[in-house]
Amino acid sequence: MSDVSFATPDPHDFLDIDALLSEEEVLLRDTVRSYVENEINPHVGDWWDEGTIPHQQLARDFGELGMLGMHLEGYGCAGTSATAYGLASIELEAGDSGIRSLVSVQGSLAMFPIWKFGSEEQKETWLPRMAKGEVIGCFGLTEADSGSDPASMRTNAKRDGSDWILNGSKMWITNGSVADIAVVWARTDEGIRGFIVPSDSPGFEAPEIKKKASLRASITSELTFDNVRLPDDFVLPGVASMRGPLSCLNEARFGIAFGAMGAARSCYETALAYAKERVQFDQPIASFQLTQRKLVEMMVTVQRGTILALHLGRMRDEGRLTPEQISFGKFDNVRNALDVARTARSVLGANGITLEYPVFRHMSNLETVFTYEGTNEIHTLMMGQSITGLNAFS
Ligand code: TGC
Ligand code: FAD
Repeated sequence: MSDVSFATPDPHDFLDIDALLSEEEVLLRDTVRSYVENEINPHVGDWWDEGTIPHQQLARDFGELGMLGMHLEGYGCAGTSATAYGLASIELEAGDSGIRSLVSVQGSLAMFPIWKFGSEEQKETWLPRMAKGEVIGCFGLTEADSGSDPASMRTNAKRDGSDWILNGSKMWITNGSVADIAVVWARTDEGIRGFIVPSDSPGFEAPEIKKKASLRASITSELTFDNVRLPDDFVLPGVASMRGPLSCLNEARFGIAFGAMGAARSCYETALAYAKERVQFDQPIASFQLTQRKLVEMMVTVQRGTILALHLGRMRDEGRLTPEQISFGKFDNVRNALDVARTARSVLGANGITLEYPVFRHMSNLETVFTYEGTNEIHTLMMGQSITGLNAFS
């Protein structure tokens, strides 16, 4: 057995997790990190304050960086590993959860269903332009009365000759008002089916939901469908059950298991730097035992959650990751990221409540991340079912 090393661990990578990444993964991670540091971080506090983002510019930039649908093969997509997608999600969410949302909704929720369940013609028509960020997509599953239980949806489509007529509404849809197409899940006589709805379809509206106190650097909308007529080649032919939308959620939840640790890392690093600078009682507050405890708890949580995410990524790339294991990552990393953000907020004192620092913004965003893509309770029950064999939902 070798002796222990006496090298000082890096406070930003205490367990040397970087050593677990390939050169290619480090390069991709650093590229995204530098984009976020230069193009997102200087502005995102203002975007959040104003409740907007330059979605078109960002989508084009992310397209150029090869990040839209990056883990999908073909049709102009980068075809990276799942782990690489996860590492990119960490960096994006270190900027803001809303920025990660823009990318994950586009790739995992709008492009993925077309890639997985679409016809060859649908894939050729939409995916290359979506990968470039020329076409923005959104994902309509949730309704005002069907959140955790999307199978109770009322939005429906009926055949009319060779067309479909879509009626109903969706709620809380990321990118809804700025999307060029919406992938909408609706009840039909044949089961739950996915429709590609172009935003200029007569009868389709997407009003923005205002006055949000969380995820403000992200557009959230209602979608309404009043007798929207769609030709048959706008329905995804490959699925007619809840397996369609739930498969998409696997993709996005996987990215969130990583991404949440980006937000947490940003909070920890902000608190560490602040505590070393801020002097009270003639000493930096980082010298106080209670503050050191907070910093260490945050550091340990971020490292542990990052290793968990990486483990899930490796399992995914080996083709053996299950939805319940994705629930483990989403459940544990998001709740812990929220704890880190709250702790960091306390280290910053009054400054912690301003938008001059990213901490409160992350903390507030993480309340949404805790709820969307399956609430903490839903993931608890999915894992509960897995370990007991008993279904708590019905
Ligand atoms: P259940 O009756 O168990 O199954 C129905 C069909 O689906 C299949 N299935 C899955 N397929 C793929 N992946 C999974 N994880 C799957 N889970 C189930 C199943 O095999 C069956 O297939 P088939 O072909 O035999 O019909 O499903 P259920 O309706 O009882 O589901 C229960 C539950 C709780 C798991 C589900 O309702 C659920 O996940 N609820 C949470 C809803 C949710 O997460 N919504 C997220 C909306 S999107 C969003 O929040 C985007 S945020 C965007 C951003 O990042 O900005
Ligand atoms: P509800 O389902 O009403 O849940 C309320 C509470 O009850 C929660 O605590 C929940 O855990 C609990 N609960 C529910 N059922 C059970 C149970 N069986 N046992 C124990 N507790 C239970 N959806 C999309 O389709 N596309 C999007 O792009 C999208 N983007 C979003 C963006 C934002 C900013 C937000 C806030 C939401 C977004 N959503 C989107 C919706 C999101 O997925 C839902 O909010 C989420 O699934 C929860 O549904 P709900 O809000 O209706 O809560």
